[in-house]
Amino acid sequence: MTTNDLKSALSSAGQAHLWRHAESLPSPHRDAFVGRLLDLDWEAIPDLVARYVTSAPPVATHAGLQPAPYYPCDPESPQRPYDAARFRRAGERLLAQGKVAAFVVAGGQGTRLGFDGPKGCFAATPVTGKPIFQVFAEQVLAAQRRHQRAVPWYIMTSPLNHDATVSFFRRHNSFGLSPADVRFFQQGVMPTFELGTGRILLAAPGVVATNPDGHGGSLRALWDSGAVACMKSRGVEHLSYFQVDNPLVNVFDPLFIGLHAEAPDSSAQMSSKMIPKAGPGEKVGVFCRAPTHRGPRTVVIEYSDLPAALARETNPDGSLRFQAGSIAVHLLSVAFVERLNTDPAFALPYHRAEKKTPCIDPETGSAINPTAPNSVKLERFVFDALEFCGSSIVLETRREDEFAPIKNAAGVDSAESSRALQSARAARWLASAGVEVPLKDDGTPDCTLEISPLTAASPTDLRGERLPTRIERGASLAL
Ligand code: UD2
Repeated sequence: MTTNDLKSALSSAGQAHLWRHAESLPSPHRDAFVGRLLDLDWEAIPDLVARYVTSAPPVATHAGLQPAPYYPCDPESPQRPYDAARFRRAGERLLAQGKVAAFVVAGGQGTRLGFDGPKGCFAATPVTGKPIFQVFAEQVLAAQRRHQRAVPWYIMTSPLNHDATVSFFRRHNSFGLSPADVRFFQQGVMPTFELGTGRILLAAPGVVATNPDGHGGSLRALWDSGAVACMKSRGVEHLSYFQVDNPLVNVFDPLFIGLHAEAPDSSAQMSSKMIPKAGPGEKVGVFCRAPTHRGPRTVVIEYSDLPAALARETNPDGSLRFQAGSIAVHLLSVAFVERLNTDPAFALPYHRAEKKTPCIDPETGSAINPTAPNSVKLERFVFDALEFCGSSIVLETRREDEFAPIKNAAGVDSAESSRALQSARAARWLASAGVEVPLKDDGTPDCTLEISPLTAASPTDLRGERLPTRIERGASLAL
């Protein structure tokens, strides 16, 4: 597109203010700004604005929605018995062959936590205050030691936090990992639109306001960055996908990996973990079986999109009918990611969120600090790729073992609640290894405990460790 084409493209896309703004800039800044505008997809933007910004897409009716089937935690449950030992062995085999890599999405803005920096740098553990990234790094290191081979870890950042993330790893010597095994890449961004008008906002003179394009942008970024090519050259076949906010995530779970790869009803393309929801209002997406134009599919309906009446429906035993809450843990095959990027039929939908975005007035240049939402951000969600799988399995896991997210500054899903859950899990693991752990009346540990993934990735790893016979009330102990 030439500069002249750009002028008319902006005008017909309802974005003429950007051209006027360009003309008001001194020439070197103008050229740079015009260059950045030329990078935007002016064929797609008018349609996106019409579909998602100036009007909200119609609310889905969710007719015919059913709860998704899942493999229960207990393999002997009459609900769906399965040979857990066989699938665990299959998962161990794939891990030992170096076919599984770790993949964390860490490009989000983390605004709710109010922490000034990438969320992975946040001090998360209850005794030593290790940053979340270190907890994951220790899981990768433990897997390397266990399987006696390099295990790569892919980390998706965004332009908001890429440099800060990379320099954090550099300052900490990649937490003992070889830099060759830690690969960073950035996700894409979307322009941020003005609420109501759909005009693209300006963050500063000559700077378009943008936002990361959602964790669904990871699927494109894995491809565009060359990460998929890197995985193929290293023999990696599956990615263990997780979010940066959950220090209890079990990155290398042999049972989950084995079910994903070999369960008869799995296409081994994309699989998921779930926990029973704590209540109808818990802010997690729900796994459902939905009729789609590709046929019936396992999908995630985000909590904000699940009609309240459905969220409250119960089974005869009182449990929630739509209870399979997503903890945003998936396995993705590298072949599936490749197909999504090479098949023209692949396009994840966008989701709109109304947000407060500081910006400048494009005509006067004066700063605007909104007190109410003034913008629409468009994001893609990774779980929308489930619809593109032929079939997909869901494995139930125990909340108390694998889910302690840090999202909010206080209260539910905060650093404080996460540390308590981490300590409680360590207490259970130690008690199962025969250590006497003091408990309060409510059953929570009367001490603060932390177990490094390098010490134990599961309770069985504690066998053979030198452990205290008992822990004093009020003690703090890191193993
Ligand atoms: C997510 C899920 C929710 C549930 C919950 C479990 C969505 C929309 N909702 O809620 O259903 O599973 O997690 O904890 O996913 N991220 C990026 N780039 C982006 C945006 C986000 O890397 O552009 C990362 C972010 O760094 C974090 C993760 O994605 O690791 C989750 O993002 P979130 O905070 O937007 O999702 P949340 O907590 O609302």
